[in-house]
This record gives sequence, C-alpha cells and structure tokens, in this order.
Amino acid sequence: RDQVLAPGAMLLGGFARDDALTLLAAIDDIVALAPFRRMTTPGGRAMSVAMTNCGQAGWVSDRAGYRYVPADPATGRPWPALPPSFAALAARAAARAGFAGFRPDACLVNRYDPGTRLTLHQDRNERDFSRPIVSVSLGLPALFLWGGPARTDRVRRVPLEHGDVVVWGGPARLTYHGIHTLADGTHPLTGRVRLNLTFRQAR
Ligand code: MD5
Ligand code: FE
Repeated sequence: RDQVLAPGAMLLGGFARDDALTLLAAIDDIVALAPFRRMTTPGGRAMSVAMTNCGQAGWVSDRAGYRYVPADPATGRPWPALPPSFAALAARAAARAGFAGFRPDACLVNRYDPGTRLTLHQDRNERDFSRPIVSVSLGLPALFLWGGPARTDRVRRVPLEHGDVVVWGGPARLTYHGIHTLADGTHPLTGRVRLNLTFRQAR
C-alpha cells in the first residue's frame, strides 16, 4: 500500500488507521486548549478551513502574513504540547519514506467541514525545505489537488482516505497543492468532518 506519487512524495495507504482513535482523542484535548478558528488571509478573507496547532511552533495567518509563532494569538498561551505519540508516528512514516531523523516541532490541525476547501498554495514558511512534511488524513475522504512547481502547472487529483499518510519531501516539497471542496458525508469516527494533521520541522 506504499505508493510513490512522484520523486520525494510517498503515499502510505492506511498507515495511521490503527492509531486513529488515539489521534482523535488527542485532537479533542488540543482543541479544548486551543480551539479551532478560521484564520484571516493577508488579503483579508476568512479561510474556509478551521485550524489549530500543537507543538513548539504553530502556523498562523492574519493581515500581516503567514508565519510560525510560539503562542496561540487567540489565548496568548503557548500552543498545546505535541503529544509524543504524534511525533513518533510522524517520524516512523518519514523514515519509511526515506527521511530518517525527522523531528517535528509543529503540527497544524486542519478541520474541513462539507463545502470547505484549501486553494492551491505552497508550504514555504518552514526554515529548511530539505525536511519533509508528513500529513495524516482522518475522517471523510477528500480529493487532494497536486500540481507542480509552478501555480499554472496541471493538477492531478489524488484521493485521500481515513488513515492515509503522505510524506512530502525532496523534489516534491515545494509542489503547489490544495484540497478540493469537501463532499458531504458521514464518517463513523468523525461524523461530517475531515481532519488533517501536518507535521513540520518549522525551525
Ligand atoms: C491537508 N494540508 O490535507 C493538507 C495536507 C496545509 C495543507 O496543505 O498546508 O495545511 S499537507 C500537503 C502538503 C504539504 C507540503 C507539501 C506538499 C503537500 N506537496 O509538496 O505537495 O489539509
Ligand atoms: Fe499545504
């Protein structure tokens, strides 16, 4: 069930399936301390995806731009700690895809409700692009939009399901990507929601 999507990008189908209940319980604990919120883009629009973070650094967007910050702007408190089980899962996935020594210090938690989407973008707020990003999908399935190094490159649609893990590294690290508008549905573990964890070495 391991599938090389392109050099540097590996889909580990169902890799996190057995950890799903543990991950979802940990997400509940994180959200109790740092609630999901819709961030504002630098252009002044509310993103449709709701986000929160755990770890030493959390990704935020507001009128001033995109960046990593040590504390939650909504509460003034440090982001909740990255659960050791999260870090271990991400490191195991990265190692399997050929990236030994991955030690995430940031985990962005994305919540997609039906009708929400993430428009095409690059992840480039991290310091070292030689480090991969590990993404874990939970709940409702989604169509991942996967382009190329330029925004205008043609886009592939890759279905991502509950428990799938993707490691994005090497030459795939700065690929334009997004999530197609989420279709309505109900998942036995999450209800009408898709959750995605992205593990990053931000600093
Ligand atoms: C998601 N999240 O499903 C995706 C999974 C984000 C985001 O895109 O920025 O929160 S991570 C997909 C990803 C990350 C880094 C590089 C590449 C894809 N890539 O090179 O294609 O919520
Ligand atoms: Fe991204």
